[in-house]
Amino acid sequence: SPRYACTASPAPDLYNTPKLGMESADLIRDFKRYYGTYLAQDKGCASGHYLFTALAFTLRDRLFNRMKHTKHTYAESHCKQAYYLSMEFLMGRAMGNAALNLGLDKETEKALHDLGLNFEELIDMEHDAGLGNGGLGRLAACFIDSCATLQLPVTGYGLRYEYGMFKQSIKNGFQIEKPDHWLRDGNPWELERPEFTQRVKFGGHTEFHREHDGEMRVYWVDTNDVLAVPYDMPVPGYQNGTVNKLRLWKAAATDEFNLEDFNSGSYTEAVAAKNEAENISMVLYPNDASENGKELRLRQQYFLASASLQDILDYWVANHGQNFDHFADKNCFQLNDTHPTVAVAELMRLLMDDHELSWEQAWDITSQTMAYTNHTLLPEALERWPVNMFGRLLPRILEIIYEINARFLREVANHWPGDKKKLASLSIIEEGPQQQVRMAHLAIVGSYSINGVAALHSELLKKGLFHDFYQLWPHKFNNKTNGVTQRRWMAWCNPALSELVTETIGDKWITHLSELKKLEPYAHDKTFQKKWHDAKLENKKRLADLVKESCGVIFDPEAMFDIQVKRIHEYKRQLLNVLHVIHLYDRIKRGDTEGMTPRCVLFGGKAAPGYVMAKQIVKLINNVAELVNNDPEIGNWLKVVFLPNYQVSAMEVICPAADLSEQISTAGKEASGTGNMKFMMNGAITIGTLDGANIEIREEAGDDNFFLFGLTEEEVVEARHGYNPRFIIENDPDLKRVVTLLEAGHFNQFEPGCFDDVIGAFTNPHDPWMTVADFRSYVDAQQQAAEAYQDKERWTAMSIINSANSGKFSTDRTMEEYNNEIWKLEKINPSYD
Ligand code: B1H
Repeated sequence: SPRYACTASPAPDLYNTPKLGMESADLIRDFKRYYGTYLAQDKGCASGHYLFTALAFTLRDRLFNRMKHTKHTYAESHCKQAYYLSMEFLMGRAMGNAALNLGLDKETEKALHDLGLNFEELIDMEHDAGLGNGGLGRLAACFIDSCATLQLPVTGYGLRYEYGMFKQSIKNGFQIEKPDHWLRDGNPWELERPEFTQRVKFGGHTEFHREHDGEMRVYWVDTNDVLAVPYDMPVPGYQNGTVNKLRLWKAAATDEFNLEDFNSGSYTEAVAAKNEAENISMVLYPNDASENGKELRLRQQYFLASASLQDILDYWVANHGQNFDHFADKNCFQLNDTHPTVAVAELMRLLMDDHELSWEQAWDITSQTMAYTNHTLLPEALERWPVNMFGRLLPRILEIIYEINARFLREVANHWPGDKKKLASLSIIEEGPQQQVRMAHLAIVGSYSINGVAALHSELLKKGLFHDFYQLWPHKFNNKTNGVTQRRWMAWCNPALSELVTETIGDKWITHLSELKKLEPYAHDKTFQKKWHDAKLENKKRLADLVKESCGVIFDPEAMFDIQVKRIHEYKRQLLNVLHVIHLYDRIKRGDTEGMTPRCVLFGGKAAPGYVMAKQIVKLINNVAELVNNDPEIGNWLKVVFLPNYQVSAMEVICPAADLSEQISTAGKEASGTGNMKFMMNGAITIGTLDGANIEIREEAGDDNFFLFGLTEEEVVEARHGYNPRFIIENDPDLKRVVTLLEAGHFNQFEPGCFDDVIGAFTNPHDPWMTVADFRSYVDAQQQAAEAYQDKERWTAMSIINSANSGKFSTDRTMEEYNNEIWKLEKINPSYD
């Protein structure tokens, strides 16, 4: 593997210490010790892998020391703590972020430089920790970054998947998935903590026994247990001494063999059963915003919930014995969507069966500590588990859910006497040919707070999906608009712009993003505009290099960079973007280039492996790109690429280079979006619908600095009835030509029929995404954007104004709101005196 190959020979001089400042000298001393002694490298040659690892260990020492200190400060202050339970933490790379947050980025770069090494090359050695699908997983990563920076005592709990999000390559235009064995070369950032191993039960049955004291006790027996081994990753705050913890569980088999198998001579079968246990944390399910329904997924969910809650209860008991009187004052759990929601029933079980609390005591604690965040309204993403499967896998948990439901339905009956329909629609158990457990209902009933992730989304939850629950408990519902961390998404990934911003308004924006507002007075300042434009150009060159390397297509940095990167999903309407690209192609071919701006259109994103339509959309983008890029008549007017394997580290190159940010979902479907915020922060201008957080982005940037198009959520609902895409196509000559090209097989001349399903989808009167309905206003908005781009000064001013008004979209703000309104934690400064 090139990773281990000699890349520098003779090796850089690691044996002489250059003259440097204190901090750098320490870094070099540690780096050399790890490299030469711990990793036993000699001077013959140097491989990137060992250099990377030595540097990671050097930084890691500093992180773990602060992490220990932070933990002790929390323990000594007896503060309330919050736990973020999530099936996904899309962390990406850790090295650059660690150096930045430790305040060692400049020192590290200099120290390495003096050793003849290049920091950026080492950074590029790191595999992304792709333990998430998209927005929901990346949000979790941004949240814990902000909590550490705000010095909030928050711990993340998740799974240590052996295989993260698959690696995507493109072959003949089709998406190919390859396993992502991100741990193959070791993970220097994690620390295994076998002493905190937990046991998680599956299967078996329950038995009820009356004890001597007359109390009934429940035993969950004959179970197949799986061990949960924790691995801790440091989560550093920004130059503040705080390092919080992300604890990820790995599944391991117990050493107990099934004695029957063992004695009947099936030794190998008994050992092979280990596999089943260890499979639990083997792979991330790659479905974004659509449910899986697989038994292994439910196992994963319970494994996370049970191991994490046992860990937290152990910590409580170590400090308070079996007295849970103040547990709810000192702990709370934020559920990242319904994925970890089985935690509601699991906490009940642990408190009653293991810690001998009564139902009432256990329920008071559970319902005062659980808080639920909803991330989607799409019906296909709402988790339901067949009661049969649930009962087989988690019999005790199902019993508890039935009891929670029985008590809840009594409350419903009191509120709406005689209303059978309400009982059926609110019940945690859905009736039908196959009974189902509705996880969202369990989450709502068990939580004291329920939030959506952008203003519109939270309103729609109250108005639609959870309307009846809102009638019952209006006080539980609230909004928490998403954000992103500006440390990674600006300070780290956009050094050119960051330096300009800091030399202009100081560096407070790194922890107080609203400071960016101070840039607004410079929006029309010629000198500042020039510097801003130069920074953008530098970033565009960097992206152009990446595009050339991975797609072999030349992007002209002067052209408009028009970018849509996100998971491939019909509701996100990559198709609408392709239709516009085909429209531009058609215009150029007809010689109608008046008022046109040269554009480089970039798509990126993964399709769930089982999502056939999404994969066909990938194929369509690639076929269109192929034709456009190789047509000499098109020349520099238009370039189109599908950048393979979009991931966190790719976005770090992409978002600083974007001019136009495509946020074009059907109104009412994208809960929030967070890519939209990364683009805005880095000075891209949004072309978007009134959906999710786009609405708030437009409010902050101002109507003049946003290209709005499309139906509103209410208009979408209205236009559904009598929607006739064929009629719209017939009456729009531009769209008509686009559809004719597609139907004639212009983009699939050697693959007849290849796009029939795609064409069928958007021309269907039942198309839920209403792509055709928004075509005309989208094309018009695109034309406005193209014209605005030709006025360099105007565009640069718009760019500055967008960035200057992005302060709201920091997760620092989001976390302050969660804390002030849901968690109510005290900030703790781990002082080092
Ligand atoms: C979001 C998901 C999601 N919403 C199921 N729902 C999954 C659902 O593996 N699964 O089963 C995985 C992910 N992801 C996204 O959350 C929304 O679509 C975005 O609009 C939002 O910005 C993001 C963060 O709130």
